Amino acid sequence: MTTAPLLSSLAAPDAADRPDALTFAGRSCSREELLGAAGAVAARIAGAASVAVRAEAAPETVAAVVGGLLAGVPVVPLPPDAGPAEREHILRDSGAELVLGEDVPVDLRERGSWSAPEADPEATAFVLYTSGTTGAPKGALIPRGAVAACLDGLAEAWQWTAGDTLVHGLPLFHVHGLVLGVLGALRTGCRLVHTGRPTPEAYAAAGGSLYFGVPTVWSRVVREPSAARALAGARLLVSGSAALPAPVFRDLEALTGQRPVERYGMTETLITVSARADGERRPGTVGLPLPGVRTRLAATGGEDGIGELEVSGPTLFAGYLGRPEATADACTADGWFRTGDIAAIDADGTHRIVGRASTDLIKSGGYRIGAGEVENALLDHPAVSEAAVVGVAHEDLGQEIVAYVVADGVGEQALIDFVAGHLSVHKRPRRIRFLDALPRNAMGKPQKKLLPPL
Ligand code: MLC
Ligand code: AMP
Repeated sequence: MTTAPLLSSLAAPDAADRPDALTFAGRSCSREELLGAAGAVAARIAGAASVAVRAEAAPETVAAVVGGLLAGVPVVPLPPDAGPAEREHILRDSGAELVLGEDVPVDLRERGSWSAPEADPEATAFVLYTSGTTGAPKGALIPRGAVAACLDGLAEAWQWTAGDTLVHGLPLFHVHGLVLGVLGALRTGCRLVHTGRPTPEAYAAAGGSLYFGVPTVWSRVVREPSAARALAGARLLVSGSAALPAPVFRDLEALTGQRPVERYGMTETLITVSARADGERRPGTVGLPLPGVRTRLAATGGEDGIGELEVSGPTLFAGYLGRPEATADACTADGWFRTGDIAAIDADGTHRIVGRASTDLIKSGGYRIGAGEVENALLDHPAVSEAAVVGVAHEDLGQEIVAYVVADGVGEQALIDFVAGHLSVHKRPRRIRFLDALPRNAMGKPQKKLLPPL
């Protein structure tokens, strides 16, 4: 498969256009307006080493991102609700010189033009901050060619064309909402309707052909049967970012008459495995590798046919910014990426994700959250002396963040609000349990397995 440069279809002069090519919570713009604003941004930031973008769900965010891509300047999306600790870490670690939308204006009424040749496929499109098990989030360097290869693979797998209307309400600072949900629409030339918050009612009212959601969104949709039934006319309902529970899969089929398409990916690899529009879709499975992607199970010496999933191919990241050791740890000697996910591959090649190697990476509402990052935030509170954070199975969120703390003179809600304000809202513990001491082993290391039940 040959991959055209990332911006080729977006900047094509004959790309179909309409006044509502992109709509965000009721505010629309055309591709021409978007490119005009993006061109003006590109002219202002040309030559910068990298730029941050406050990633509100708004057309200005798309113009800022496209401006960075036009100018060949790596874009660092900032969660709009990032508290001071998270924001400072991302800005300092990435070295982003400017924040678009704050230091640099982004105005959809501007008509800048930009005609410099497109950057190489190896050049960094995005630095996406993502949590590990310990410490602060790391910046994953995402090459332009990886984004293009991923989107072309998905377009083929999902028969995704300019005739589609894509609907979702996901955040624009991660792979799902930004790479697939915005650049996918721009590259295929399809209309995009961003609903603001991804509520069942908003999805039902949007009249799309292609819908993206995390499992929490789909489980909320099936709990509103009339909203779910309104999606019966859609072409494809796609779920990803976490495992879709089998009952939600079945309820979606019963209410909409169609089986959802599940796909699997990671910040570091983009989307690597997916069910096909014209293929089989079974609950608990995520389909086949995308074009050019290879997968294998690491030899574990354990159970038959189950092991850590390793992937290679054109969609992989180029490493963690400034962290060669972490990059080396994440890869095998022969250059495959270790996903940390435990998978099984059926005889027909269908993949099933059955768990994660580390319990310190939590998936809540489709967000990846490192236990260590939340523990460090709690320890930044003067009243907290010890903290252990775990993910507990939760019907709506998949997992909910629960913190066990040793603290003096602070209440549950105050600590929850502290983390929400210090990091970002989705990283807050939903529940806190106060203990006199954390269970520890003889070496003094906290033993999460020995934490008391809630
Ligand atoms: C609540 N709020 C608070 C608060 N508690 N604000 C401040 N302090 C507190 N203590 C507010 C929030 O600001 C928000 O306001 C509102 O309450 C609800 O926020 P929430 O609790 O976070 O919403 P919730 O219902 O839990 O969200 C569910 C969800 C969300 C599904 C909408 O989790 C979500 O958007 N998930 C998507 C994650 C995602 O895109 N992951 C992709 C990663 S990429 P307001 O004003 O906003 O309503 C990836 C690769 C791949 O994984 O494979 O795709
Ligand atoms: P992130 O880096 O936020 O993109 O999160 C990546 C992680 O999300 C993966 O390592 C998986 O654990 C999980 N994930 C993504 N898609 C799926 C899926 N369809 N089924 C199960 N887990 C998934």
